Order: sequence, then structure tokens, then C-alpha cells
Amino acid sequence: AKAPVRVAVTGAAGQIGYSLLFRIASGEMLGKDQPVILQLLDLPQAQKAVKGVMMELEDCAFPLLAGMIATDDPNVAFKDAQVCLLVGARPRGPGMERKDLLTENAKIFTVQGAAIGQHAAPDVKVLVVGNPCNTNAYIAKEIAVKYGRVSAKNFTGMLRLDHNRALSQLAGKTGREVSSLKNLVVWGNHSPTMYADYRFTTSNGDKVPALVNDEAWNRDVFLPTVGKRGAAIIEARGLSSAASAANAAIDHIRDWVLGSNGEWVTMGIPSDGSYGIPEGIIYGFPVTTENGEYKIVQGLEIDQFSRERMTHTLNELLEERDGVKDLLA
Ligand code: NAX
Repeated sequence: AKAPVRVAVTGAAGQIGYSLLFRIASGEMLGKDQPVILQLLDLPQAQKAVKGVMMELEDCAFPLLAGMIATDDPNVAFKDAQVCLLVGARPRGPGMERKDLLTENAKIFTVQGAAIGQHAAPDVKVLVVGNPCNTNAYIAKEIAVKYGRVSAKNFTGMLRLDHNRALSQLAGKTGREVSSLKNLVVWGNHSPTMYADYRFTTSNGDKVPALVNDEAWNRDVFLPTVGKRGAAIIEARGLSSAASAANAAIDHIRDWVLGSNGEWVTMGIPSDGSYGIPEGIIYGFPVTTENGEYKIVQGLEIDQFSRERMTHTLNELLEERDGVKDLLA
């Protein structure tokens, strides 16, 4: 039997955690033959609720769940972790400015980045879900690598929910099966500025832009629908996306670890300078994954409309980076 993989999950008592943990424990993320140990982090006041979730996990009698711990100490939660899902974050409270949200979260992710840098497995794979996820991932990466153990490329942010939302909208518009759609990209920040780009997307060999055959739809319907989907879910449900976010996190890690079989997926990754995106910024890129590594899809033509969108979402990320630079000094 395989040795268990240690998976740390933060915000374990939250609503995404409640959708996520059961699927990890059932083998949907790392494979049906891969035992896992869950290392759950949440705030002190949430420990009782975490215990409740652990009781339910026990009651599932998952064959692959080889152990679990709960803690409010990041140094304990990330100890020897091979996968870290950073879900817990400070939500925007009443009267809180965007800037306050950024700095409140920056404090959390500097602490967690330091704990990962010192205690996680050297080849740890980190996915940040908690918003603003790209910049939170950037902060954790910048701090963690200072300890010289873990590598910058393994800090990622979640664009997969945007990717999946875009796939679903395209399937609806074209009448094609969602599984038939290949080669979609979501560039940039996980925010309404993201740029979902279906110029290269195909369905059973047909070009999706030709199937859509509606120039205005992209700008007037598709991009706003995908960009504002999170707000639409809150409006409808009274709560933010949770099961779909957990699903996207599972997809992201599964593909990263087990491979995408040549298919493009979107990951928020530290830029290597590709497509003119400044090095180090956590930006949504099209990647393929193999043997636990991702590779950016190169050579895509960037037309003027795309460049404008890519720059717009980049500028937001640069602004966020500037907003936290004092904390990283
Ligand atoms: P909840 O408020 O239900 O749960 C958050 C949990 O995190 C709580 O249990 C809280 O106690 C815990 N927490 C807060 N600070 C913590 C810290 N410093 N260390 C450990 N745990 C901490 O939120 P939920 O709906 O689960 O959403 C979690 C995060 O995901 C939010 O930041 C949210 O904005 C973000 N999302 C990101 C998405 C993405 O695509 N990247 C989509 C869904 C979601 O909006």
C-alpha cells in the first residue's frame, strides 16, 4: 500500500472546508489508491466546529483516511505537509475597504508562508483559495522561499473555478458537451478582471469562436457572466460559492499531481516572464501538467483585445502587490 500523503487544509471549519474535506478523504483529489492524513487548521474559536467536522469524517469510515489532526497552530498544521490548501482567510466585513482586506489577509499569509517555509515537505504543493487568492499566494511564496527549503514554483492560486465557470457557459452557448471543450484559458487575477479567453477553444475539432458566431456575446455576456459569477451566487444563495470552489480546488490539485493528460488547465502560478507578465506575479496561465509539474502553454498569439484584457487584470495584481510590499520587506 502507498504511504499516506499529508494534506493540510486551513479554514477547515468553513463552508468550503465542509465540501472539500470529504472529497479529499474519499480519494477524489489524490486518487482512489492514495491514503491521506488531514492536518486541519482553523482559528482558536473554530476548534469546536473543526472537531465536529472530524466526527463526521470518522463517521464516513473512509478507507483512505489514515489519520487527522486539528490545530490552531500553523507550525503544527503544515508540519511535513505535501499538499497545502489555504482556504481560510479574513472575509470582508461591513465598512471594510479593499485595502483593509488586503492587509488583514497579508498578515495571515505571511504567518502561514513562514510556517510552510520552515515545516512543510520540501516539495510541498500549495494552493491558495482564500481571497484575494493570487496576492495571498504571492505573499506566502515570497515569505516561504526565504527559508531556502521550498520552491517558489509550488505556490499557486486558484483560477480553476473561473475556468470551470467559463467552460460551462461555453457549453451552454454552443450546445456542446462540456467534456468536449478543449484549450480554454483564463488569464490573470481571480477577480472580475480575469480574462476568460476561448479563441483557441475547440469542441470535437470545431473552433468554438465559430460555433459561438457572435462577436458581441464575448464582451457583453460571456466575460461579465464569468467575472461576476461569484457575486451572482451570493445574490442567489445568500452565501458565497462553496461546493463549486471546493470542486475547483480538487480539480486543480488532482491535475497538478496526477497530470492533465495533455489537456490545458488554468492555474494561477508565479510568472516566469511568459507573455510579458512580470516574473513572480501569481497570474492565471494555460498549463499542461505531467509528473507533478506544470508547464505554461507557449506560443499563443495575443491580439489587441486580449492584450488589453491581460494588462488590465495584471495592473490590478501589480496594485495589490504594491499594497503589501511593506509587509514583505
Ligand atoms: P468561511 O467564512 O465559511 O470559512 C472560513 C474559515 O476560515 C472559517 O472557519 C475561519 O475561522 C477560518 N479562518 C479565518 N482566518 C483563518 C486563519 N488565519 N487561519 C486558519 N483559518 C482561518 O469561508 P468560505 O466560504 O469557506 O471561503 C473561504 C475563502 O475562500 C474566502 O476567502 C473566500 O473569499 C474564498 N473563495 C475563493 C474562491 C476562488 O475561486 N479562489 C471562490 C470561493 C470563495 O469565495
